[in-house]
Amino acid sequence: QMNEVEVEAFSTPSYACQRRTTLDNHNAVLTDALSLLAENAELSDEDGRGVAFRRAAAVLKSLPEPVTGLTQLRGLPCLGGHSLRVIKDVLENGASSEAEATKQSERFKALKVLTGIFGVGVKTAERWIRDGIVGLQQLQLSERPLNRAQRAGLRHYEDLNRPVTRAEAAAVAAVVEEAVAAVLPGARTTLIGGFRRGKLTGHDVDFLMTHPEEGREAGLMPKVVSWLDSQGFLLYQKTTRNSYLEAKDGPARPPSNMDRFERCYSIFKLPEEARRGGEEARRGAEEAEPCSGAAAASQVKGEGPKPWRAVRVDLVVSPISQFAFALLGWTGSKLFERELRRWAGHEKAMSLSSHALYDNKQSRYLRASSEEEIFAHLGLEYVPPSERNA
Ligand code: DGT
Ligand code: MG
Repeated sequence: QMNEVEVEAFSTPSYACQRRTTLDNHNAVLTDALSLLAENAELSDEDGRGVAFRRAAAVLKSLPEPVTGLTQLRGLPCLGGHSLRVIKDVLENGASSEAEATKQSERFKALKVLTGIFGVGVKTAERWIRDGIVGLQQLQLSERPLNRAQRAGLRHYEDLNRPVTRAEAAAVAAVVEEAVAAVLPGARTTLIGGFRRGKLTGHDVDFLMTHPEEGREAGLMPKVVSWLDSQGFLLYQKTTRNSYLEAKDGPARPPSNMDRFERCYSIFKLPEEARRGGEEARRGAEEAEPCSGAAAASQVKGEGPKPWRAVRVDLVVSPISQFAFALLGWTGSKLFERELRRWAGHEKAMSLSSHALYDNKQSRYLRASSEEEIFAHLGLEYVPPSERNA
């Protein structure tokens, strides 16, 4: 058949960290369906299926053109039977019946609403659903005991479920930089997470702080937090030691300076003036952004627009010796990070974490002071943040 000869099959390496994935997704309809099914699997305690759908979506995100026929996908990695059925359905019918049915299902809708509350995980949401609580009003009426995080999450539900813009991220950055400069001159603040990858919006704003002299970063987090609090910028904060995945990852965790590596989950109260400031700061380099519907959305009982919005902000402190690992580990995307660790373990017999890289064959840690060096240790071509959007 002529068509099959003309349309060339795509090809791509199998680990997302071997690929360049920009935000320019030519297969959004397909990847939206697969991502929704991934999310549903994750909300149903089926992480294995979730990862399979995420990997399939990531392969399609990296393709240079829209997929028009299944034959083009022959030989592509990470496309299992289930993902291929979803893709076939979308190509033939314009939508995935499974994704559509999931979207409409009462269970999925309830899990989305409840886990959309900051501080509420899948386990808690499931318990509530079993007791017949499927929405915010029911939750409030039920008088369930909520912890401090959940109470803050419920109070600021609307703001926290409205995407954070780049202008707002810039405004938060200005505040965090002022705090850091006030409490530890010489310390550095770096924007990480999705905004570092060039995303236009995010669910939160993530920052990494360090000091060029090893050890000087000790005690930085509590000082920054109390400065922010004293200036009225914090609606909620909880500071913890970082323990994400490290336990599972084996030895990629130098115990000596672990106690200096801290994380703060917070909710910022971002004043309207600061948000405008952030917009002006960005306008120097960029086109003006369309006005957000924020003012209209935040009417408080006839009192007019609320002069601030709540924004989720994550702060991380790393000693300079671990900075490159922390930077790489916190820039994301989540799938890109997962794939980096899988590559390190399966292909290189190394353990990678956001603290260190351990070579199991040489039984030693490999030092790095830049992300480029870590990619080189891993035998990977360097992928800049804007191309880690797997
Ligand atoms: P979003 O949803 O727009 O905020 O998108 P991201 O990519 O900023 O996602 P986010 O904020 O959940 O996390 C930022 C990156 O940091 C993510 O890609 C993976 C990483 N990450 C998230 N949580 C942890 C953690 O607890 N420990 C470590 N080491 N990394 C984390
Ligand atoms: Mg983020």
